[in-house]
Amino acid sequence: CIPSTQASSTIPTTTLVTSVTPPPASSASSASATRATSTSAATCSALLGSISLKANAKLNDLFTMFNGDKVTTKDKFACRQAEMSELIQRYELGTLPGRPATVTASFSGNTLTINCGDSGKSISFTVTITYPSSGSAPYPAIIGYGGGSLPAPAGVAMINFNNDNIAAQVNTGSRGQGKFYDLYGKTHSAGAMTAWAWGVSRVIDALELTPSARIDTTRIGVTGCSRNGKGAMVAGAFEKRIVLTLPQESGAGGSACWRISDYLHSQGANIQTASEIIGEDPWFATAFNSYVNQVPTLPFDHHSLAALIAPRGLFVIDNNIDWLGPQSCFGCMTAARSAWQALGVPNNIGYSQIGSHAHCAFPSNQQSQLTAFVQKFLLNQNTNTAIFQSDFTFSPSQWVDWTTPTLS
Ligand code: MCU
Repeated sequence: CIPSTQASSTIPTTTLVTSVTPPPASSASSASATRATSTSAATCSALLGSISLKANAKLNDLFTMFNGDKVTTKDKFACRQAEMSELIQRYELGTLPGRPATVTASFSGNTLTINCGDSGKSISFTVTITYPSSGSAPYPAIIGYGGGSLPAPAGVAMINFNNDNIAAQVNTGSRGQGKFYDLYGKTHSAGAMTAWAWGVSRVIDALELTPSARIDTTRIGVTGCSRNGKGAMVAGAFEKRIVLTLPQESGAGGSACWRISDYLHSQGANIQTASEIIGEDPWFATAFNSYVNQVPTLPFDHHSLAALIAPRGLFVIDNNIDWLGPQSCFGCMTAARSAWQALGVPNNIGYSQIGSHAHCAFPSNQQSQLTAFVQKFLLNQNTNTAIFQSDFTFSPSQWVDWTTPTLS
């Protein structure tokens, strides 16, 4: 359901998101030393106040703070991640609230009920859990927006998260609808993707509170396809308890970079851009509207969003449909990979772009790659995740004017 022309554009519906807790760089390092670099909690200087933006046609430097300070250590990179998260929330995705005053949960018949309360208001929502026929409890789990579009891996529980219930995504008129807004108010700045990420965090809170659900909360993944793939990437970026992020065919607003997509559009590609996407659904904050026609002034791009996930696991699953901007996605994730390289774990990010199949129909020739990531990050096995492939090329000299340090 991807439009073949820019004009019509409705694709089925689905959903996801985090929080700006200051930077314990990685909480994902629970399992084996091969999969995550542990970064001790860093003390960062105060977050940004009022700033002025200046245009930059290149992808923003992941290793220079907004004030010009160079990032040379893992601790400082954690501060840079916190800063990038703040910038992304401010100019694109809206503010992510933390844990509400009360979170309680109950579990019955494979349904987990999550109750949240704050400032005199309360909401309740449910997720359903499908347990694997192999493995042993407590199980690792993948939270799937709208159930996700990946085959359930052996030994892994699947958690069906109805993201649309948290924040609707029917059209731009859906803004402010959904449980998140019932709790925080219809005019809250969070776009739908931020609201979804908040919901994912509450699902994990609830699982932590509910041992009878038999889920190991140190081994949680997240996935979604298309619009829900965008959401899955945002959830992985914001929620550090997620150890494996699996965005599928996320395109614009997900694995694509706004700058590269605008360039390809200027070259005649039928590709979704920032200025087009805000007319579809309330996935972003309204603040983003002011920047979609001046993308170079954004102090980040989606390589920065992806870099919030480092050093945790990220496997980006893409197709080659023009509208999704496959060349932009490959270039953007290649630039993002610098974060994992700098942290000494280059294979904790994987990228696989394989086409010739329907949108969101996971092809069998990506299965072994997905399995390698699932086994490494959710089943604590030593697998080879050196996967980075596309039929497209990326020209670093066109997009990157910074170097990747080795962080100490
Ligand atoms: C790839 O995600 C979206 C895309 O951004 C939209 O332009 C289109 O309408 O729907 C896609 C989708 O969610 O497909 C299921």
